[in-house]
Amino acid sequence: MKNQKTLVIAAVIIVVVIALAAYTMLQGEGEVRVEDTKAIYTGSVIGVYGSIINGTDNTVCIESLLVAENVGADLTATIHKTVEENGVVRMIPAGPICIEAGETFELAPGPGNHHIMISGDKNALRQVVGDDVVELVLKLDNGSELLVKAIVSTPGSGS
Ligand SMILES: [Cu+2]
Repeated sequence: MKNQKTLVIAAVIIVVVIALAAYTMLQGEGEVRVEDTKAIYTGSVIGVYGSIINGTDNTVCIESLLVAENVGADLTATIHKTVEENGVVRMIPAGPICIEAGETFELAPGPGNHHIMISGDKNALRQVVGDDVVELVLKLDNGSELLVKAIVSTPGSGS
């Protein structure tokens, strides 16, 4: 019995040491993170904004975007650019977004800026809005995945 207990303790120590080593290695390499996120529900789509910070030593590109929540229907997340032509503001599909080492890419409203737009089934969108938080997974070309959370507000609702 005593031997078994010793084995269990040894196994736990090994797991902790490996986890710490992996954590330290990941920290040392730097990472891509997203800060100051916000999402705005217009009634038909959700726009997602924030700062994507590339803390790694390499250029990273966003390969694909997924809505991480299970809302029973497919929602599409795409990168848009807001442009103004002859006084008319509209959005065009853009991307992929690539960010150089150490640089920050701003997702912001207004002409000249990019944002992430979530569209699709209206009921599924309403479900996301009802949760107050939208969750996205950004797949990067360095093989890592980034979970992005943004609190959803609805203009005119006072929230
Ligand atoms: Cu858009």
